Amino acid sequence: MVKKNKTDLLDRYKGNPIIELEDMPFRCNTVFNGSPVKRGDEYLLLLRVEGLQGYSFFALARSPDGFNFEVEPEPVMLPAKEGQWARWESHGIEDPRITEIEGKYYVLYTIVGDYGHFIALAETDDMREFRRLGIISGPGNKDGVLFPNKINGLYARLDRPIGNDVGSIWVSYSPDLINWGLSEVVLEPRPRYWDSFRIGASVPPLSTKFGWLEIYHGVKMTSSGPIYKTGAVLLDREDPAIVIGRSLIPLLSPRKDYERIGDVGNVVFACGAVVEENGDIKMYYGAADTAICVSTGKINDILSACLEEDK
Ligand code: BMA
Repeated sequence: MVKKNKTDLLDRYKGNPIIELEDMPFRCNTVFNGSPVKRGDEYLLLLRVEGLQGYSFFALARSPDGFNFEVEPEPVMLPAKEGQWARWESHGIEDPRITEIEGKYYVLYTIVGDYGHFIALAETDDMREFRRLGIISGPGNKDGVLFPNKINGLYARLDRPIGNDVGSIWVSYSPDLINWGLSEVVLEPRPRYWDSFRIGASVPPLSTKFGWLEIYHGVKMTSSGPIYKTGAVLLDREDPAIVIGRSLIPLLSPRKDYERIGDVGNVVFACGAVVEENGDIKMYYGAADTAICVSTGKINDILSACLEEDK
């Protein structure tokens, strides 16, 4: 029997996972939560790798088509061992998210160190050499994504400070990418829904004709632990604290064995997407914190899901 399950809005690539442990050219524990850029005809994917010793760092994979990737033989960014960054990164660097602004690649990533989680910023021209620019959040903040354009003359980002034990998505602004403020709540967990426990930005905001499309992750807590799903929200172009519409249903939920079983089961967790000229999207995601997968869909279908009314 041909099985046709259109439960999820995005379609899984048949060759998933696209990068798993067996594809890694060096010894490591897991590879997940990759962030893509398309440069000319080439797709580059910055990967989060967890080493066997237990902390994370970044490696690079390349592909001619966005599906078949080759991982470079050496990691491209390791936690600093000495100097001013060392104590902040001693437990690893995690979840890179790349945004191109005026021809430069900026990476927001989570640093984990003596004082917990913070968001850090680095820039790179080639995804091989990274210049650390600063720690740009207070403690207990992660899931930082930069907007690709300034908004009202300021750089803008979404992030996820943990306040009062609740994880919501906030927006902040900066004149120089280093000093941030004017922070406001954008989106909170939604009681009763699949994103009732905690939410955070996932994909750097995508510019669409209706406003900013943010693909985020939402967590529901269950008696056997959290379930991480992916959803979407449409934000006002001039004031992203204004929500135009939020998808009632997830774009993707953990269903396949490779999403259900791994170091952290029941997780689909995106850190980036490529939008092609024809409006097709390739969303890259970590599956069960153990492998990298890709799913595809149409931007217009995601926008429709954001604008659908609750009946
Ligand atoms: C989040 C982040 C992700 C991870 C996810 C599921 O809080 O730490 O890196 O993929 O949890 O474990």
